[in-house]
Amino acid sequence: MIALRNTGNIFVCLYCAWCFRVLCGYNVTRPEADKLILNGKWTLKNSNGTVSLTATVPGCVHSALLRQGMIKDPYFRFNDVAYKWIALENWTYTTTFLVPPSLRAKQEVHLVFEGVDTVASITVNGITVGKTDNMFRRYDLRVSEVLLEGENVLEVRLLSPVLYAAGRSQASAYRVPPDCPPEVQQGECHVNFIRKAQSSFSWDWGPSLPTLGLWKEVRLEAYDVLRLVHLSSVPVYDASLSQWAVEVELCVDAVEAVKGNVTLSLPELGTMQAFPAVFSAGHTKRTLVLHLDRSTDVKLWWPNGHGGQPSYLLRVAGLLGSLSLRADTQVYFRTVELVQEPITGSSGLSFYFRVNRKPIFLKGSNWIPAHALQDRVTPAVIKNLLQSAVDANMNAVRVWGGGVYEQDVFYSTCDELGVMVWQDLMFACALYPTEPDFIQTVREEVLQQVRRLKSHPSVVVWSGNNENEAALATDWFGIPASQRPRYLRDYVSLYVDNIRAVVLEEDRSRPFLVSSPTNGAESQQEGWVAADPYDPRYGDTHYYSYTQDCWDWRTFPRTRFASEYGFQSWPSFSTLQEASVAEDWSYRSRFSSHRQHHDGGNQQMLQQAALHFHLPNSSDPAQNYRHTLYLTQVMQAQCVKTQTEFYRRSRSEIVEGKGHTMGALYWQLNDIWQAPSWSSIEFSSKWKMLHYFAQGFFAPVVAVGFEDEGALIIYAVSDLSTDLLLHAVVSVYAWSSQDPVCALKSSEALVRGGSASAIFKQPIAGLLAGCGRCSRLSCLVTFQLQDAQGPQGPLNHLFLSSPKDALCLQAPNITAVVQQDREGFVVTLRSLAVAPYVWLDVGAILGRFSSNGFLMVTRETVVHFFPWEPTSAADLARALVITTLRDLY
Ligand code: BMA
Repeated sequence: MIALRNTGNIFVCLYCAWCFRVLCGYNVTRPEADKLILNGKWTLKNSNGTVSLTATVPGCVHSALLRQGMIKDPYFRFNDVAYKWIALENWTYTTTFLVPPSLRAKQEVHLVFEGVDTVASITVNGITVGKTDNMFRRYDLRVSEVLLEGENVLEVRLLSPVLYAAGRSQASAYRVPPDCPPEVQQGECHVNFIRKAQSSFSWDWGPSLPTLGLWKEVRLEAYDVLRLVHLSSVPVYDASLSQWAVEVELCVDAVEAVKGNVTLSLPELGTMQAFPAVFSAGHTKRTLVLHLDRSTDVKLWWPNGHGGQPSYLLRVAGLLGSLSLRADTQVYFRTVELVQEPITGSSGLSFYFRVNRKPIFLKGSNWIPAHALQDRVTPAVIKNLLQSAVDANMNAVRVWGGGVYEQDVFYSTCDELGVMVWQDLMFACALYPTEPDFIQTVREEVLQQVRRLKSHPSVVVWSGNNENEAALATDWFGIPASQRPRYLRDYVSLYVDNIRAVVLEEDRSRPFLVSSPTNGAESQQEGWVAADPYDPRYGDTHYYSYTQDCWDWRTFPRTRFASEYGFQSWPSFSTLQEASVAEDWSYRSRFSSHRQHHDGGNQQMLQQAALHFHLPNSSDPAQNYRHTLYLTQVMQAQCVKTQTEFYRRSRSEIVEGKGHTMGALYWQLNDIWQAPSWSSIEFSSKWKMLHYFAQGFFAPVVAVGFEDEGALIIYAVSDLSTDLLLHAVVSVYAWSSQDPVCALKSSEALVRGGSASAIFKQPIAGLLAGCGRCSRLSCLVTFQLQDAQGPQGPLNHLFLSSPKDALCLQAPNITAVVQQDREGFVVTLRSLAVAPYVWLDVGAILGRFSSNGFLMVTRETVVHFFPWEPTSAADLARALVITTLRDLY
């Protein structure tokens, strides 16, 4: 709650949605006269007036045209290309509004745009009051002099983002590459010249739909004495004193200098302190530090899997001149450090996060915009995706730098769920201009975003850009050697001299990295652009290889921190169906090529799959198509599992100078539309097989099995805080039988909390010979960790040969019975044979299974279905399609 009250009984309640609403969940009571929300129905016209319609604000031109029936769904089939004209036009939003005398009479009246997408000039009653050039900024324009009592006309003239970017690039004194995206993306050029979601001009997983619009709230704010523009609270811990303090920042606009006092209190912790406060005329920033007693028992915020996420009410109360001020916010206490220090046995530096002094392995994935039209990204969509991340045992997401700084609800949900956020700043895969106006708008953008987000405990690191250090270091854009110094200078100017400076000025409570991937401290040593930003001995890495065999863990770099890696797959049929028609439903259709924005992607998926699986060969084309979609998901799930397990088991060891891996964030969590991509969740929010696999490979305790020099090795990996006394139970199964051929038990080992170590090792030849009746082709192994209490962590397995070579893999003829129970639905499966990659699909019925894509070695298995919308056992039974690997050939 935030309110400024005139003690003379007239309410002059001020409102700052930007900083308060979501950060803190305040209740605001204020008379409407001082805040006039201008959202709602506006008129929208193209430049020559041939298209005219009603448009909803917040929103964008595409959404308005769609809502008025003037275009069809831009995601349907090839419509993204058909609607390219929209972003080549200039568009004007107009609204007429009445200003009551009480508001007009205020000393100061401001027109506030929470978000303008992107380049616009704004007039009130025909007088220009401001210009915008940055989608990520809030614009606050003084309109006191131009506002009329009664009717006013507000106009926002938006320029075509595509033409603007082209114009800026043309006007640039030198080339700032890349010029255009690869042809396969069917995108627009020069997106680096406009401060707008970089993926909006197309990406290798997304369409080109450069939006234009007023994508966030528009309102008038009026005041006589002062207004509070921003409030944030950042807890800091003084280790030398063992004492917490909360830094509370107030930004105030005052008409005249005003004096008073502000009291900060944490009622639940019995802490209160009063501060004299002076705000001079104009804009003032004040930081007040509330010190907690050393004896105060502060409950800490922890990442998911490491503890709870408690918060405390922080009350801000004050008397400023004749105004009383009150604001309530939530504070979460935690510390975060990024540790980069020498490691014994390695020539590099460590790279790991320590939260509340505890080293934490970051498990998660990368977040991209959840829709090309941002007004379609509802809180429900965001919450569902983040809950899905947590349900797959993730504790972190990286908000990738080619999208948007997410909505407040994204970060508050991460706070509540214990999801750590690696927050990129919005620059990706390009070099950027450094003209003064560009730098200026970026500085303001970064300042505003850091202020908005710094109260969130979930944000654990700021990171300047995505892959731009690597782009320079490994010369993605063919820059002539003679010109390299200029681009290096520009890089340092933008990310170090400006962005880093602004971030550090605003927030020193968490680490700042200039890029990802980066060598971190080593990159800094090398002048901010390392010779090899992918060096696994330093910082984080991104790693992709589609041609090498992903089942071979030796192909992966043993990195300190894997912030990107992944493989593509296709979404399921029900998701694609929303965007296609029957003639599109084949792997080689025009539609299938159109949706694939990564050069050679469709081919690569099949090639990778063919290394270990038979490709579908049904004579029924529809069946073949569905089976191919399924197989790409099998391939992706298996590849990312192998790679992630390699990273998790590498956390405690140094091998040839490499290792101590402390992060695995695969590329990518979610999708922007219905298309092939690296995501583990489809656009429809349905989990792909990979997401189900993530539940297992990100489990707090897990057995990781792999083969090295002919031996089966099993690691026990634990993210727990406590030690465990574990043994591994290893069972050998023949593909032809649901009864294990033999079972073994390792000796007991002490597995320390937060460690990975080998618990079982045996030559495979010996193991199989000892078992009898087994060869690599006819048998597979399953394994699980156990202690005196029983199983610890999920059952895992390793195939000893490619399934395409498996002997006696039989048709399992799985049957299912669906029943309702208190929590949802129960599906009882019966199988006649060992069945790999058992996949349950209920089409468009939204929800998730408790597990899916699993290896079924038992005759009976029970799986739960948790619906996200009303459904029935009969509907589920009708929709349920079960696929296993054996069905493909
Ligand atoms: C990385 C990302 C994205 C991209 C992904 C897959 O480079 O940063 O730019 O979508 O790989 O190619």
